[in-house]
Order: sequence, then C-alpha cells, then structure tokens
Amino acid sequence: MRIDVVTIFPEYLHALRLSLVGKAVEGGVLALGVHDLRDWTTDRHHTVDDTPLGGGAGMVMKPDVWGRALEDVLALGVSHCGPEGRTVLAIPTPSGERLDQRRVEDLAGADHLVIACGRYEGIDSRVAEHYARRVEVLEYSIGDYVLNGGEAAALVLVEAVARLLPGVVGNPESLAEESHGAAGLLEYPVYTRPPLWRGLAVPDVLLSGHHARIARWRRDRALERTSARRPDMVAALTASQLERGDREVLTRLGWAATPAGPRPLAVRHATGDDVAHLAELAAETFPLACPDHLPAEDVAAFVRANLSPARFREYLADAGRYLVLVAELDGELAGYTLSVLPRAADEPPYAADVEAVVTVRPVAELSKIYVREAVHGSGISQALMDATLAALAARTVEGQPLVGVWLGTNARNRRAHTFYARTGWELVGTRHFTVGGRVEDDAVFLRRLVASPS
Ligand code: 6GU
Repeated sequence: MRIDVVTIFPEYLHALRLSLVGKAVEGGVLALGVHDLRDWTTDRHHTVDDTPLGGGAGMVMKPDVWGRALEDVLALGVSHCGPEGRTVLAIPTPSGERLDQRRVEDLAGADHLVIACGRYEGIDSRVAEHYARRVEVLEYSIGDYVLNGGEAAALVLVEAVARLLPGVVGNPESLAEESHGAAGLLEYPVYTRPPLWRGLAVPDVLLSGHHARIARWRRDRALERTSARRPDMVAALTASQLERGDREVLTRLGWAATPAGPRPLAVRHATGDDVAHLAELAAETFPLACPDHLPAEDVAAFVRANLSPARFREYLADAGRYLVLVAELDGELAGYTLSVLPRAADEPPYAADVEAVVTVRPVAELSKIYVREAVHGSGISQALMDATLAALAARTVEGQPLVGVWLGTNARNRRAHTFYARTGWELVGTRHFTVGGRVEDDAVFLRRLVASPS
C-alpha cells in the first residue's frame, strides 16, 4: 500500500516515522510520502488560501493549488501500484462521515490512499467534487469536536490503517479480540503484575487458571462496559453475536436478548395509563399457559372476569392488596406480574388446598407472570421475577416483612416448571384451579423472601 499526505505542516507528520507505522515503512509493507502543499503554489507568498465567497469568517483553501498538488500525488500512486489500483482520496473534516473500524478495514484494502489536510475553514468544495469523478473520495471526521486542521486526523487514519496491513501488528490475535472488532463489544479490562497495587487487587478469577471462567468473566465485563459506555453498540448487536450466558448479564444491565438482538428493558410499577395495554397483553398471554384441552370459551371467560381493563383498574387502585409490575421493551409492554398481598400478617392463602401446603406467614401470591410469546427466552421473565421478588421483599404487612411468595401453575406447563425450578422455587404441593367451568390441577411452588434493608 502507498499513502501520501499533503499538508502545509509536513513536520506534523514526522511522528509517523516512529513505532509500528515507522516499522511498516522500513519493512516495505507501506510506502509513505508526506508533501508540502506550498510546493504547488506559484506566487511569491506561497498563498494557499483566500476569503470565502459569500462572506463569513476565516479563509478557504484554494482549489487551483490543491488541483496541481493532487495531479502530481495521484500520479505517484499510478507509478507505484499501476493504473488499475484502488485509489482513495481521504479529506479530514469535522463535517465528514464519522470514521470507524469498519471504514478503516475497508481503507486498508486500498492500493493508494491520499490524505488531503485542510486548514482554516477547509478546502474549496469543488476539489472533492472534481476528484470524486476520478477516484473514491472520503470526507471523514474522527469525532464530534473541532480541530484546527486535518493533520492530527491524518495521523489517526494512517495509524489505524497501517496496523491492519499484513505483518505490521506482531500478534494477529490482538486484532481479533480488540474493541470495535467483530464481537461488537468494547474490550474487557486488562491487568498485569503485581497482583496487588496500591490496595487494588487483580480479580481472583484471572489468577485462577480456569480458562472457561476467565473467558466468561471477561465477556461479562465487556458487556457491562459496553452497556455503560456505548449502549448504541449493545443495541446494534445481533442475536448471532450473543453467546450462551450473555442473556443473564444483559438482563441485569437492563437489556432483553430478543431474537432481533438486545433491546432496552425496563421493569416498573404499572400505572393507570397502562390499563388498556395491560388488559390486551393479559388477554394475549393468558391462553399461552393453558393446556390445549381447555375450551377457548372457558379461557375467554376467565380473561373477562379477571384480566379486563376494569379489573386491572381495581388492582391498581388497591395497592395494599395488589402489586402490578410491567416489563417495557423498547417502550412497549412485553410482560407483567400480578401479585396478591395478604391484608393481615396471618392471612392464609385463599384456597384450602394451598393453605395445606403453604404454611409460612405473612405470605403473598404471585398470581400472574406473563411475557409476550414473540419475546419468550429473552430474559424478560427473569427480570420481571427479580423485580417482583425485590418489591415484595421490601413490603411489610402489619409491620412484618413478607416471608414467602407462593404460586400455582398448571401441572402440564413444563416450560413454567423448568423456569421456577431453575430460579429458586420449591415445588411444595398441588391444588385445584378453576378456569371457566373446568377444574385444573396446578403445581404449587413456594419461594422464601429475604427481607431487604429499607
Ligand atoms: Cl477530520 N478535521 C478537523 N479539522 N477537525 C476534526 C476532524 C477532522 N474530526 C473531528 N474534528
């Protein structure tokens, strides 16, 4: 590859003689030319700029000087790479397209890269327009701030491109794992000896020699960092970039791992504004947990009686009795929980068959936990469950903290059983549950609560 930089401050680019870029030049992987724009001026004062037409502050670089310079410099590429090579004219400017690793990788595939550094208010726009007819032109910016000229941005581009050329970076694995690589995540934090420095210890896992655990730890830290610093990058991940075990961390960080990739997830208390959507969601999700043999009319009757907008309004109006939490995915309701609290500390579960197997007091019931089917498996039920248990653990009845929560789930709902068993619920017995006119067998699960300090 050949790179030519044209600037009025060639000394600025002396830094390129150092380090990896310097080695790439010495090693012959990269041919680098730095040129003084004033060599192409024709007047005694070596004038490169003029006042802006139409008025305004500052000065604009003259197209004629740039035209002569670029003719000569583009010809250097033809001599170096032949007439068929790919040539890119890169113009640093704060009004350019934001440079990213994807673009850098693309530019590393060019044969001849010419970087035209503007100063003052920039280069007469016709220069870019004219050369776009002959070569690829890229006006790029290195970030949302303003520099006095393009030289620093040229250094940035040369270094970013040069390290991708074959043989420049000693260990190609460093390229595979870094931030802005294929993983789509920022890199995890790194440490070296000593293991204790100024009271700060290197995380134990890194000294454990457990490769799988280290990999998981690094992945978790990368997800955390990216979520905190670059939520846009998390939102841009695809489902195929997610690994086993990512879902749990993402849920904790406020993301659902949907089939379309991570989406922002918030769990909050329902309000009156949610009533219509809640009833819709409940009508959509309740039938999912019913066994196939249940007549649709019975299911519909249950939804009308218990999950109508009017019923949800009642639940929300009686906050001492009911707790309703909703999961909002990308601003839309994707799931909810409905819990029933006892009014008195010694109030037993309402049904005798439950009372027989759930003996802790005060005890609440997790009556509903439902998630829209299209986003099952995204970690939303986990987030709802965590938030519901935390909210219940913070509640007291007659001055006593809630000791447990019970729930009943249809004995045939394997999906639910697996979920509860995996999330710390204990199967304590069975009960009968009436949906419409039918009596169904339910499994009863119990979870003890650890009161949260509040
Ligand atoms: Cl590429 N040039 C200048 N002058 N300012 C910038 C920039 C480039 N990128 C961000 N700010």
